[in-house]
Formats: sequence, C-alpha cells, structure tokens
Amino acid sequence: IKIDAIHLREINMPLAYPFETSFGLTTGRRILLVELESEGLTAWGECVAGEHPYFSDEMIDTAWIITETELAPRLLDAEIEGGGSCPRIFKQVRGHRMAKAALENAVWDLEAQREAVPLAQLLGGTREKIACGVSIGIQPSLEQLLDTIAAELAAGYQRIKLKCKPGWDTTIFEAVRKRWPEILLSCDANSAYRMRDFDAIASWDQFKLLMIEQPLWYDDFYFHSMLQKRLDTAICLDESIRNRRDALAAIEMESCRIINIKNGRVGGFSEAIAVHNAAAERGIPVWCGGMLETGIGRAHNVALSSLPNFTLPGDVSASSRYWAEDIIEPAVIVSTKGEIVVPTTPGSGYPVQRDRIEALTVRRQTLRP
Ligand code: OSB
Ligand code: MG
Repeated sequence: IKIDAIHLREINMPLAYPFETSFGLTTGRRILLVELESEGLTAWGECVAGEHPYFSDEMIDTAWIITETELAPRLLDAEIEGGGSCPRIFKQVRGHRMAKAALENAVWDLEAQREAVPLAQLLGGTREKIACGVSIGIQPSLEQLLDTIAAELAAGYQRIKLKCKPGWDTTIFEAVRKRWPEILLSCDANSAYRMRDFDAIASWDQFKLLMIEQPLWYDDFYFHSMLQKRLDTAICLDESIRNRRDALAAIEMESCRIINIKNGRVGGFSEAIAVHNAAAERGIPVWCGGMLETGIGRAHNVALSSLPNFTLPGDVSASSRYWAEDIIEPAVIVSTKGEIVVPTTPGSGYPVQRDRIEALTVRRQTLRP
C-alpha cells in the first residue's frame, strides 16, 4: 500500500453534555484526526488523547508533534501490507500509543476499503450486533444522577457505569441500588482510591456491582491484586493495561477479573486484538471502553466490539449522547434493546462528513513522501 499524503487536523467540538470524572471536567473536545490519501482512497483515524495529560501521559499536543515528527514520516516511508504492519513501522518510538493508534486504525480502515470488506470482518469480528452500556459522569446532585440513569435505562442501555470518587461513591451506590435492585451496575474510579480506602471498597460488595474499574493507581498491578483478594466484586483494569504483556501480568497476578480494551490506550487495533485474544484464552471477559470519541473513533469501536470475547456491554453508545451533530452520517444509533448493529458495508460503514469537519477545523498540516 502506498500512502500519498497524511493530513493532520485539529477539530474543536463542544460536548452536548459536560463529562466529569475523578480526574477532571470536560466540556468540549480538542481532537486530532488523521486522514490518509492512498491511490484514490481516503481513510480516517481519530486520536483519543485528551486535552490534558490527566487520563494518561498523552495529550493532543504531544500526539500531534509525535505524529508529525516521527510516526507520519515512518508511515510514508514504509512497506505497508495493511494495518497489521504498523506496530513494526512504529516500533522504534516508545510509548505514544494513542498517537500510533490514530494512524494504525486509519491504515486498517484503508485496508478494509481496498479489500471491500467491512472493517469488523477484517479485524476478526463475528457479532452482528454489539451490547451497549453508558458511562455516567459525576453529577451536580444525586437527584440529577437518578434522573440521568432513568433516562438511559428508558433508552434501552444494558449497563450503567457510574463515575465515582471519594465522597461520590457509597451513598450514591446505595441510592441507585435501592431504586434499581437488578440492573447491571458498575463503577469507574479512574485511580481515585488508595490503600486507606480498602475497607470502604470492600463494603461495596453489598451493592453487587458487575465490576469496579481502575480503583487504584493508573500504572499499578500489585496493589490491585491485593485489593482483588479482599473483594467478591470483580476488578476491571482500564488505565493499567497498555499492551498484551500487561494483560498477561494482570491476569497472572489476579489484579483483575475483567479487562476494558480501548484501542487508543493499547496503541491500535493490532494490540487491541492481541489483548482480546490473550484474555479470551484465559477466560477473562473484555468490553470496549470509550474516550468521548467522535463518529470516526466510535465507528472503530463498534468494529472492535464485534470480536467474540467482547461479552460484556461496552461504553460504546449513541453519537447523540456526546454531540449535537456528529461528523459521520448516519450517526451511531442504539436500538431500544441497547444494541448497535455492526455495519456490513465495506470499510467502517459510517461515511465521514468532510464539510462538517472542515467547519470544525482549527489547525491542519499535510505530510507527503
Ligand atoms: O475511564 O473509561 C474511562 C472518558 C474519558 C476518559 C476515560 C474514560 C471515559 C469514560 C467515558 O468513561 C466513556 C465514553 O462514554 O466514551
Ligand atoms: Mg475507565
């Protein structure tokens, strides 16, 4: 495959609803998009790095400079057979996985178009529909949280995940469980807790949570394994899992019983598939995480979620939960059963709206061989 040009651009998009986690509040996104031009075809990738290095050590500006100075030149210079070639091409660059994933996923998208197969099929997907949950941010009040949950359940979502932190945890879980004793309910702390909180976290077993996501440090395995020994509830790791080896270490140490896969966090579809397969072989269920993506990243998450070991509802939800108007058309929609139908047309199946992207662009750059 020959790449004729790589276009980088930053788009700015206000979120339809502000999103608060234990690490901060997001009201709008600054997003790096990459566009590949290749022999008459166009393919897109979205970098999920945030506006600040608060979720991980990457942010949009580091991703931009690494893409511009290191990754794009390597890709323009390389022998590319498909998306699977990218880990080799980017190997010399350490870290910067979200930057790598944006380019790698665009190459997979391109490969799917060239082969005229659905991206999901190219990745090894087997599901016709994927199960959807929602991640609900920290709210101004318990009342607003309960109203939001009621609306998401009415819309059909199959699992409710509550963002939590010290002070926004036990009492809200209690209130939610009192009103909805049976729903699939989980929480995500984004590393907000420490060892002094182990007793409090152990007390959450009474709420029968499906999982507790990333309660401790973002780079930890050992203390999560200590905590997991004290819990009936499964721990799910998100931030800690950077690659297949991390997944193996976490499973071996029993740091978690469930893994969240985000293709940006692990460096692209190749490594996401490797994590998926390693977990599947060891009986560890996975689900697809989200990073407040536009339709480009969201379409890629839909395709990834179609792999067989994505057995739990993911954080891949409708475009309308994030954007007044998405940059793909049609937007990602979720049925009243809480499912997204995996597209069966070639490529990602969600056509990109170039005019809309142009209007949102605040910065751009083109690289050629
Ligand atoms: O930890 O899963 C997370 C959003 C931004 C950064 C980290 C996370 C999240 C979410 C939202 O939980 C998932 C989504 O709805 O896209
Ligand atoms: Mg998470």
